[in-house]
Amino acid sequence: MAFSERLVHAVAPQWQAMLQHPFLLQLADGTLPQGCFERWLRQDYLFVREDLGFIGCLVARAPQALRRMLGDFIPALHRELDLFEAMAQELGVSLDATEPAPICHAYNMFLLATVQTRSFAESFTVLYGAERAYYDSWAWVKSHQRQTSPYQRFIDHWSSDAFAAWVQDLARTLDTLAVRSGPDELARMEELFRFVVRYEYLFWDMALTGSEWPV
Ligand code: MP5
Repeated sequence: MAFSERLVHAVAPQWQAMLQHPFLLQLADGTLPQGCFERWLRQDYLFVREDLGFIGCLVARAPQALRRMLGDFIPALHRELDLFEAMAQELGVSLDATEPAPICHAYNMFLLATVQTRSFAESFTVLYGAERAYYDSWAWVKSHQRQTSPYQRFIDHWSSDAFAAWVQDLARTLDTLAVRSGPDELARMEELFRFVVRYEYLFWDMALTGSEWPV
């Protein structure tokens, strides 16, 4: 089995919990309260904005052969931010002056710390984890929804063939990197991948429950 698949199997309990999160169930069956979607929208907008810094650092550390692939992701993220802004305007949600929730802040800092202190292969594993988690989560919603959602553009975006192809590219590249990694580095990659899926779970949780800074 390819390393990129082995990772998903290694964290199967966490991966399943993420995919069965009530936020995704309610999004699919049309019962998600609008306020929860809006909270996710505001927080994920901040997440993607900060993610640009993570990708920028990853490009700087990348071998020459991977610079174009990773660099091309930056304009894609800008287009994603446009999508967030359009949806926010439609819903009458202000994206200004939003403070990151604890999980949003922690996840962004985890990404930045990883790319600054870990190997390129370990950092790339974290990118693959976050993208694969989003593809699997939104594709699950897409395949389980019974009617068109008011948030269809988001569901279609992250479950699209184009996004699937990007995640597959990441998986293939990770598999190549893993061939050159020793057992210790492979173990660290798995550990980071598990952190990613746990952060992803907590991000859905925050959107549903509104967990905030206690003080
Ligand atoms: C992604 C995201 C996907 N937007 N938000 C979280 C919490 N995890 C993963 O990343 P991208 O860069 O928006 O495709």
